[in-house]
Amino acid sequence: MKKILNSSIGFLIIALTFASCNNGDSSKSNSALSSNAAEKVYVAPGQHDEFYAFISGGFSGQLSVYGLPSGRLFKVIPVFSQDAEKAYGYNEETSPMLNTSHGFIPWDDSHHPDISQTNGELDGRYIYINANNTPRIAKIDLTTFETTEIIEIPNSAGNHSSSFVTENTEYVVAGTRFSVPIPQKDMSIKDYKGNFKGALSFLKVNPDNGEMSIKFQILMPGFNYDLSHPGRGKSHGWFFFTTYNTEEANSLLEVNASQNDKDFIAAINWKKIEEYVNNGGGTKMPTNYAHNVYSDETHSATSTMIKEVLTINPIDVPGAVFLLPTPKSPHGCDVDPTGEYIVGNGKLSANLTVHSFTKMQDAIANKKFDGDAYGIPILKFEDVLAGSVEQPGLGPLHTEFDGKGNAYTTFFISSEVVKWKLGTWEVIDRKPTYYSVGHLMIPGGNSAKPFGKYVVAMNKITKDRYLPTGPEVTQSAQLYDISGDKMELLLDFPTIGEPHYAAGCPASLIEGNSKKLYKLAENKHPYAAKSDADTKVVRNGKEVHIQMTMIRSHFSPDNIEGIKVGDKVYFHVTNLEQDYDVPHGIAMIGANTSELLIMPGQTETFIWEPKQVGVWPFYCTDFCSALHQEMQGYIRVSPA
Ligand code: CUK
Ligand code: CUA
Repeated sequence: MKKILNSSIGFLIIALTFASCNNGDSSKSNSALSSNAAEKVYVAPGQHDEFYAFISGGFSGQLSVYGLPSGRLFKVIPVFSQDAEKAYGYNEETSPMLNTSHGFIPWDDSHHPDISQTNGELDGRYIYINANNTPRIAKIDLTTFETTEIIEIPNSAGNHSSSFVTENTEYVVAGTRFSVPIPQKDMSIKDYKGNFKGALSFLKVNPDNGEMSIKFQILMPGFNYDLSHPGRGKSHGWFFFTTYNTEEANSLLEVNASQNDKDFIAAINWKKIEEYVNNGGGTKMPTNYAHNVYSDETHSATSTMIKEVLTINPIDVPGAVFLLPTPKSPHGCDVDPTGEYIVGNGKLSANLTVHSFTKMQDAIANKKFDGDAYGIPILKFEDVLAGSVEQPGLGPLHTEFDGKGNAYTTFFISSEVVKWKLGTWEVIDRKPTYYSVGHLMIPGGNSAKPFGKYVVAMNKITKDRYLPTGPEVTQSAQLYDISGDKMELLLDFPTIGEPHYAAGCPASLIEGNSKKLYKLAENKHPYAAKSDADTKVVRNGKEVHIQMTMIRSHFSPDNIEGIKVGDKVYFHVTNLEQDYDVPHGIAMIGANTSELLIMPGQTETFIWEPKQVGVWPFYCTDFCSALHQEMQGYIRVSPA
């Protein structure tokens, strides 16, 4: 029998078509623009921006660093994808960072950066960010702006409801998107329902160095888990996850997956589960995942395979997991700065549902349940509802907060940001985005202390907003001033890859701690040459190790003989400089890796396998002094 499209999906499709007809109408684009917008985003030459914005790169796999309000790009931090510019994932030192149980995976899809917190406030120490495709979480050290750890998440698939931190960075949380057989096995896809499970992983953070280790994984029913946010303040100790496809359909053609009038927000009392685990609870499951750690001391990464993970069956911990009915495929799951309100952004819903943490606790205390799903109690919608924002827009995705009692929600289909009031649920203002906004970010907007001066909207489509660049045009961000009652559009700026979430913070939190230099004396790289006297060429069978130095403006040694076709030549190159901002590069003709870009005090390694006899030049790739073009050398390659 033919299934009938349910009405809200029909509405959605019509609305989508309608929205895309409107896209490209630039005549209305200036209506939102503030009259003194230029003044408000102008950061004079030589002046610094007020905020850092760390914008995820989506399918670029990286994380970009921008200044606000200028929208200037400062750096692309390589995280999950190789980066030829910095040799990340090419040189011997950083390649182990991209090791996984599936082997070396030099690409991913990065979505949600989150800055570490202390007492619910941003502390500016680390950023955690997820890779969706081959489930991983990375840590970026905000003193060096480098990726210093990547941990793979076993039993996860899609790793999308990640990587958000609890109020004291006790945990980084990584939730699966897809449910899968756990452990993986060969089985009929049609037997999904009741057999697949969704792993929600809690990664304990070492407070001294920010390092992660998987403490436990909760094996939840076979829903899709979309996004998550921690409780804070009164709800500290809880974590909230949106779900969709609670029908457990194995094919998500719309008609299958959106039959249920409501999906759930899963509320998890992680403190309770932590206690259970600390008392010996849980089941150890054999598995295989990589934990890669980069050390500043040796300037290199090591990859370790871990063979076991602790799994939790939620029904073994009574009182720890509950389901809050939430209309129509909620996407974002956002908790306000006080920890009282949990906003479920139902993509196909005509309104925005806000749950109350206080009401949820009352309902739990009074055991007012409305059945269960696989033994997990379902609360009654009316019992947990704080209120709803009516007719706010079409296709709500994500919400952030300004710390002044207001919330800002993005609407993908109607392409706008809507400001509304917590508690009264009234819409205060709305401004169009160009076009089809996904996430938005207020610096600190998902913490207990937002800095509610700007909101950045990250858009999926730009169409005519920029000069055309062939079939692919840039994605972009838009900056709005939210210091007054009404939002004011100030600026468009292009982004690297597809921005999903972003994290922002006042520059003052980070800039004073930004490292200027690696001390040469502290370099513990096994092949470091700390002066010209340490340089050497050592042959070991067909392997040749060259320990080389670089300083303005020469390499030492710069003439190398005795290399043969078929050798495997390791260049270990140390930058002897001890001044801020003087990297050198090195590139070798025909090298199958990339150049190296070496910071003062560091050593890096690449491999060259010469295939032809001759005398081959190498040179410095980074313009370092007036004699940069003199920074060169030769290698003589003789027959095997
Ligand atoms: S998702 Cu991209 S717009 Cu990955 Cu947070 Cu909602
Ligand atoms: Cu060193 Cu150019």
